[in-house]
Amino acid sequence: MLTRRAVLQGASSIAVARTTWPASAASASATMAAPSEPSSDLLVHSKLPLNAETPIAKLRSAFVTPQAEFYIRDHGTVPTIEEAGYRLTIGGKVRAPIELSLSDLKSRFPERKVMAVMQCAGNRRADMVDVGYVEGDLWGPGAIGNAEWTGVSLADVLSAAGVEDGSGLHVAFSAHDEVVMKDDRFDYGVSIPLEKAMTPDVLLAWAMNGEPLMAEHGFPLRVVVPGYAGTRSPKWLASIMVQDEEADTPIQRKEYRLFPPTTTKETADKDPNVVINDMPLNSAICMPAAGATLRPGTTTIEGYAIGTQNGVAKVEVSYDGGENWHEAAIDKRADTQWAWVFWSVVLDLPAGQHQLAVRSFDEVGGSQPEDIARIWNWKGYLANSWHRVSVSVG
Ligand SMILES: Nc1nc2c(c(=O)[nH]1)N[C@H]1C(S)=C(S)[C@@H](COP(=O)(O)O)O[C@H]1N2
Ligand SMILES: [Mo]
Repeated sequence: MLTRRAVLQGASSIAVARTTWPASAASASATMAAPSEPSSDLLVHSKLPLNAETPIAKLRSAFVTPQAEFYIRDHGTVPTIEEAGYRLTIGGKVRAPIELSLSDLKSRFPERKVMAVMQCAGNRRADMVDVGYVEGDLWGPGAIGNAEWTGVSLADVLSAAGVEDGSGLHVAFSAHDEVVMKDDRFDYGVSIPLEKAMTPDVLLAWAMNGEPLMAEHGFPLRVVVPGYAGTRSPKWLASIMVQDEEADTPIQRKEYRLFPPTTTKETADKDPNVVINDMPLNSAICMPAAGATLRPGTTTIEGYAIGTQNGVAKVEVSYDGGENWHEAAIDKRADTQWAWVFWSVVLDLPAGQHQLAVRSFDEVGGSQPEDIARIWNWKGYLANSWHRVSVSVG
């Protein structure tokens, strides 16, 4: 049986048995590609809410991640929504509030397809436990996927509603799932700056890789905000409000905020923090797996890298913990900076223990931090230091 250790990519932890999917789900997906069921290969961190990541070897096997293999991050239960009765409302600081069915959306606005990564702000959080306690599920590098999203530009819909110009405004999204946190119950809700919302690649999407969204990924309609943390892309979208302030929900105001390394759970209520929107430059080794024993000779090391608006210019791999670096080949990239790149390098590894590491560079010379301790934060967000994997050869 797979253990959580497999997910943790070498982070020190006790091996805990993986929770398996119910037998029905497992057998239904055994034949593959039934888009209505998540794959039984997903590594489940929690069943309710459902949090499950893609095994990284699998992640690296398809440039466009199949929907059934795509990681799932929920905060409550998955709502069941009938497409026929579905209505989206748009209001707040707009001249003409509107209500739209799914067929209104499809017929009144031009369709747009965007390839983009969806990535949880907690992707690679497990690497941070080596520095200190972090709150939340210990995601390995599989809380990410790359998909081709189909929908309409949010900007077109906001324009049709007569959005008022104004910098400093926010676009708040409310969703149909209820989140239960301690004694609090509330609808999932977040917001993004209006400036970002008016960029054409921000979508209201009904399809992923040409298939209708699965229930788990937001059927019938979700937001896709390329480049931003996954939390800003609500699934099961209910309403959109243009307003002066960020969304007034705990998800927006308390979660997904970046604290300095000096903040602890006890001081978090009064410490300064910033909202997490843009995701940083990052990369991960998908193969070989942490702890693998390899035969002497040449080994192919491969993985993904994801850039900011400054792209991914170069990826380097080390097998001596970061002393010497070897440039990797970019095997595949898309014509958009929102998608990831796939890289690989063939190295001749001598017998012994080695620490593999990867780092990427963007087009303006930016790179990833070397040391995870420098970026550690108690919520375990934005873990983008060099990804390190120990292997032995011989
Ligand atoms: N309504 C709703 N939208 C949501 C969430 C949620 O719990 N409820 N989780 C968010 C988070 S934190 C992430 S990382 C992405 C994950 O999307 P996926 O499950 O389709 O991969 O959805 C986001 N949208
Ligand atoms: Mo997330």
